[in-house]
Amino acid sequence: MIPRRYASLAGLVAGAAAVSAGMLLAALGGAASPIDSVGGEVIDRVPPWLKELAIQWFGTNDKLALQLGIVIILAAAATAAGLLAIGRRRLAMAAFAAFGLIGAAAAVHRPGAGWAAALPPLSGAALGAAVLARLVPTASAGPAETPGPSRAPLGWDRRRFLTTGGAAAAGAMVAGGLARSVDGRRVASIRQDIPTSLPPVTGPPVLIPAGAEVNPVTPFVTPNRDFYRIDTALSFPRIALDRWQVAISGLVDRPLTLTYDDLRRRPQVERVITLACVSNEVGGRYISNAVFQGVLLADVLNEAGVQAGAEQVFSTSVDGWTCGFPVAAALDGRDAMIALGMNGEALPLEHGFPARLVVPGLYGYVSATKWLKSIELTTWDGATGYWVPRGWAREAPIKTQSRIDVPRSGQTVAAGPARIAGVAWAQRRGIAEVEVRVDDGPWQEADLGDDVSDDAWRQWVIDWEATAGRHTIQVRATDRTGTTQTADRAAPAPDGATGYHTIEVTVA
Ligand SMILES: Nc1nc2c(c(=O)[nH]1)N[C@H]1C(S)=C(S)[C@@H](COP(=O)(O)O)O[C@H]1N2
Ligand SMILES: [Mo]
Repeated sequence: MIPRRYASLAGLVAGAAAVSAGMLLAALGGAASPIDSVGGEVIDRVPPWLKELAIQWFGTNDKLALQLGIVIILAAAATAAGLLAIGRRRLAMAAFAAFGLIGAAAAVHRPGAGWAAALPPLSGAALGAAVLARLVPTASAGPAETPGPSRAPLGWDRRRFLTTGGAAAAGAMVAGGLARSVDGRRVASIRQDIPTSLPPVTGPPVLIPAGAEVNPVTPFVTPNRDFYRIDTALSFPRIALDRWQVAISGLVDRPLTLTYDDLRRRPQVERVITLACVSNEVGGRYISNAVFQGVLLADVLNEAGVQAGAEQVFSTSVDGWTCGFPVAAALDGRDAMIALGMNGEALPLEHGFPARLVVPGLYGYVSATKWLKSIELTTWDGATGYWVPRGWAREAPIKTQSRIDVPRSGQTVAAGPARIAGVAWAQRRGIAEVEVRVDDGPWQEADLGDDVSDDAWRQWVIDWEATAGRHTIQVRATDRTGTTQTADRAAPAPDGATGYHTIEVTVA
């Protein structure tokens, strides 16, 4: 009989063979890897509190944590199947079949996938089961009844196990590596289609005065590589630029489709817009500011002719993510756009190449569709955005907020003259005033950086004579409607966190 530790190793090797074969077949067929399909289904189904917890624990590494979690579960299950294979072989095979079916169901259910998507996980599972069957012989197999000269346990040949198992493990590694490189080449070829320049801007270019940046640690314009990234995509969507287009349909008089070239040929505007995630905690980093270039959404919608009954601009991404915002937000004169560029470059793949929506004043989850595929004019009852049934508000204008960047909470500051600095934002309304309070002192007005746009954040700074001891520092902003942000603490769900950003520092 095979020793238990070898049986569990056999399970692990068989599991690795199953997963890597599934990955390779999927990659060759241009489909998402089975792990990402299952991960995608998990993301779509986790209860909101668990998603919040994952973001709190892992931040923007939450996806890596999910992929690792799936691999750990699979490894544990495969090890258990290896042990089961000793006495309860059918059960072990059934375990492989079950995981194959889970993978197949997930793959078929992914947006845009067909029945063929079931093949890679099912074939992988079948291969894994076959490997396990070979590595763990049935109790009656082999010379079990005739004791031989070998010191190997009866019915089991250690040398044969090591050669077969080693070959299977090596095969799994090669297949896994190949799968990764095939998918890497897929992504590289999308990136190769990203143009190196943008069409010239038709209107006035954005000029950012040096005086906009008074915060020593936060650039006024966030470089693309530092721009926060939030999405549900475990791998980049399959963009084929030559076939890619945006369809504008629904309650319009003249439905349109626009190719990438069509969009680049239309009049281009450039605007500074601060994008914020509704999941941003008070004081959090899920907010960034960029110069976006693109086509005004209102121009496109007016060409299509929005009908009177339309209430919602509902958009869908290439990877099947959706969101919707009021028609008014596209047509009330704000600079909602189909963006093609960001900070002078074509949109990076991470931020939605070939095109995305950017709507000033609305949280990203209701407005900022990346990898845009279609825009449908509909009613509120006609369609529901991805996050709405998951406990987030249907409409979500960005709340007036402010953040302290210097000093950092918990930092030790030298006694004497110091500076406190940060950012404040109230997209669509603009920032009128920022005040800072140390301990129980009076609220003091901070100096504001130059005003660039109501739709962008504003930097602020204030001098502080730091005295020895521990201090609490708070900030609050007032927007141009005269409303001061509320002190009431609220969690991000359902429509954005509130409360004053409060930090503690030690002055020595
Ligand atoms: N296709 C797609 N677009 C998406 C999302 C997504 O999950 N998928 N997330 C939205 C959310 S919640 C936010 S906050 C913004 C973030 O945009 P960024 O990653 O470019 O900062 O994108 C929005 N657009
Ligand atoms: Mo978000």
